[in-house]
Parts: sequence; C-alpha cells; structure tokens
Amino acid sequence: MDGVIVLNDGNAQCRHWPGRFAAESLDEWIERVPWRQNRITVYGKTYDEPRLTAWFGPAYRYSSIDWPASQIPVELKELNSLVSNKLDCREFDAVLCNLYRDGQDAMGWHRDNEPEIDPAVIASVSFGTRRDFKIRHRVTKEGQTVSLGHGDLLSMEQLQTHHEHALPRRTRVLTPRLNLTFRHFR
Ligand SMILES: O=C(O)CCC(=O)C(=O)O
Repeated sequence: MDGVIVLNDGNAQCRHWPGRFAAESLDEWIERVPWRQNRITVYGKTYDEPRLTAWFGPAYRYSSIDWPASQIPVELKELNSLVSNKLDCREFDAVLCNLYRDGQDAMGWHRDNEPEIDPAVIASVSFGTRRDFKIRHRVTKEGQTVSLGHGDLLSMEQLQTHHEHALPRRTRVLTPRLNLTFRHFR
C-alpha cells in the first residue's frame, strides 16, 4: 500500500502523494476549464459561491446547484487515467473542478455523499497555492489537517460516511489554487 496515510479509521482511509503531478502548470489548467460562478441559497439568502467551479460527467445536483451532463474533455483524460492507475481503480466518470482565486475562496464542511456517487474512491488533485485541507469525524470531531501543495494527489476511500471535509478560508493567501475531484458514478 503506498502513499502517506493521513487517516485510517475502520473502513475509511485517506492517502496522500505529495507532488505526484508537480510537472503540470497551474496557468494551463486554469485556461483549460470553462469556469462558472454559481449562486447558492442558504437559509433563504442567495449569494455567490466563494469559488469558481466546473463539472464534467453525468447530470448532477448538489446543494441547490444543477449541472447538466457534460463530456470529460480530452485534456482531462490523461490525468484521469494516471490517477485511476495509481489508485488501482477504473477510470473516473466525473470530475468536479474548483478554482479558489485567493484565500477568501473556500469550501465549508461537507460530505460527497450524494447517492449516485460511489464513496469507495474519490481522488483529489491540487495545483497552485498550498492550502490546508481538513477532515474530521462527524461525531467525535477528531480530525486531521493535510497541507495540499502543487501537484498533490489525495485519495478519500470510504471517507464519506463518518467523516466530512473542508477547505477553510485563509485571508493571508493572495494567489490561486485549483482542485479537481475525480468521482465514480454508481
Ligand atoms: O479543494 C479541495 O481540496 C476540496 C474539494 C472538495 O471538497 C470537493 O470537491 O468536494
């Protein structure tokens, strides 16, 4: 079993491969993706999500956001196959792309637990500015912080049942970070 073990809790596991794709260029990845600013409604108030996003894969809905079906572009296929080979699984059929323009952009605590997403393996690849990624147990709140840098690969294996994750705001960060999460549809 390779990778640095970040968390191993019964069935759930999280592994980290720092710099696995460090040869990639953040700027090229930013240009490749058709970014969208989504609006979300929470407790009756609507505001811009604190990040830009894009979705490739079957039609998908999370929170109040609807993504139509969209083919994984050819530029993502090579990375998809490198990631799935590394994690010894079939190629992923969906990718959520997140662009955090600076440290004001963030993602709150959540699980990727929509019924159509297979929680067995979700893979995350990061480019650009180093940011903290947090994982915690939903009940005990016991957790870990992983510092994700340029080119890092992270696996979340059966991690969506009892754990949640977040990318907290870091007001001193002034430069962008891009993250791709590769998912399997059931
Ligand atoms: O940007 C990250 O590392 C987190 C992304 C994430 O939590 C998600 O796509 O569900």
